Amino acid sequence: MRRVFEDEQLEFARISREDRVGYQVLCATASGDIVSARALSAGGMRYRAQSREDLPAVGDWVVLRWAESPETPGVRTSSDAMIVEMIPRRSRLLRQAAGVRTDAQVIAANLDVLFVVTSMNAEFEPRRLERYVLAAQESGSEAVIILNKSDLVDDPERYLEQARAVVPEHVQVIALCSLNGDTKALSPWLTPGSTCALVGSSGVGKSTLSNAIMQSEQQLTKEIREDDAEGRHTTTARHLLVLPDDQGVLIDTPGMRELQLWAGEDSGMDVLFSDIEELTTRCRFRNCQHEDEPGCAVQEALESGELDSGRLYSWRKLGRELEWRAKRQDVATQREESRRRGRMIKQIVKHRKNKKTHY
Ligand SMILES: Nc1nc2c(ncn2[C@@H]2O[C@H](COP(=O)(O)OP(=O)(O)O)[C@@H](O)[C@H]2O)c(=O)[nH]1
Ligand SMILES: [Mg+2]
Ligand SMILES: [Zn+2]
Repeated sequence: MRRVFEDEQLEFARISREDRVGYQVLCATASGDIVSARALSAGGMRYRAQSREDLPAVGDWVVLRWAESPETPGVRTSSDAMIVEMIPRRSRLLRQAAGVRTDAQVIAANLDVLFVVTSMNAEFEPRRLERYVLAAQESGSEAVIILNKSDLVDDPERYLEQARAVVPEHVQVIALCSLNGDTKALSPWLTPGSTCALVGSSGVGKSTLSNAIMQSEQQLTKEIREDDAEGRHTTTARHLLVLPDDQGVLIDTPGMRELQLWAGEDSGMDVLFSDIEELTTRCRFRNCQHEDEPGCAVQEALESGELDSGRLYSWRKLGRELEWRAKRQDVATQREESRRRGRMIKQIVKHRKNKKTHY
């Protein structure tokens, strides 16, 4: 991170945490140290935002303006800095925000790698991985599947096989035990300048893994202090950690019960289900529903055992979910537009009325 602005009050920073009141940001001092500060988004930025997606989120690069003390111009005050600009994102992981409103929530911005963590115990459910692979594909980041708690099973290979069967071939699947701190398998992704994020259900070991990666004396004590403040082993908010030894940064997230997909332009279905999508091109009828039409290549593959029925079920279910979501998003966008138009018309009417009273 480097200061590139002539105006001393402006500075680049990266969002490391978001809370109800504002943001925690990281910025570089003149000597190259990374320091943490509080920041608020400027009113103008919030006004221009058409949805939550347009506001800064963890992982975003932003431009800060520091307040100056009136008595000593040129000296920063200790009060909050203002976020005046957001640098366009190179990628972002979205989900449908919790609650009834149709709104995208940015889980992580400027992401290179999405570590999808699951554990090798009774809760292991490979089909759950599919939605994360879709989300990663849509976000523009690389998905890596981590099967944690390998110490709990005798045959990790059996789990690896099951996971590999549901994800596309280019997606790597790794088994590890974060309790014993051996995270060497992740080093290909933890490279200088990289941004990785940990996602997955609560309790699979994401925070244990992030602590293991952070293992350096100085950082470890900091982590323990944070743990004490917030309760051990519970991640309450997404936060970005600067990794030691130039391994880039890591975003830890609280557990999600289920990832609610957001329908983006590139859904990722063609990548995750390339085999089925390829089969559909061979059906006799162009508008084949793949139910019981003659010459359906999908049904034939199912009968011959080439295609797994669970996989076909997932393809249908996720496809329908994305279609439904896209429709909801369209409706929400239209509503927002008509609301804006309504506000504009009201303003014009008010303006005209004012004029009448003046003349
Ligand atoms: N046996 C075993 N337990 C683990 C491992 N990794 C994490 N745990 C335990 O799983 C529980 C949940 O871990 P935590 O990191 O808080 O999960 P998170 O909710 O995904 O952040 C804790 O009790 C950890 O000690 C592992 O590799 N093996
Ligand atoms: Mg956690
Ligand atoms: Zn068909």
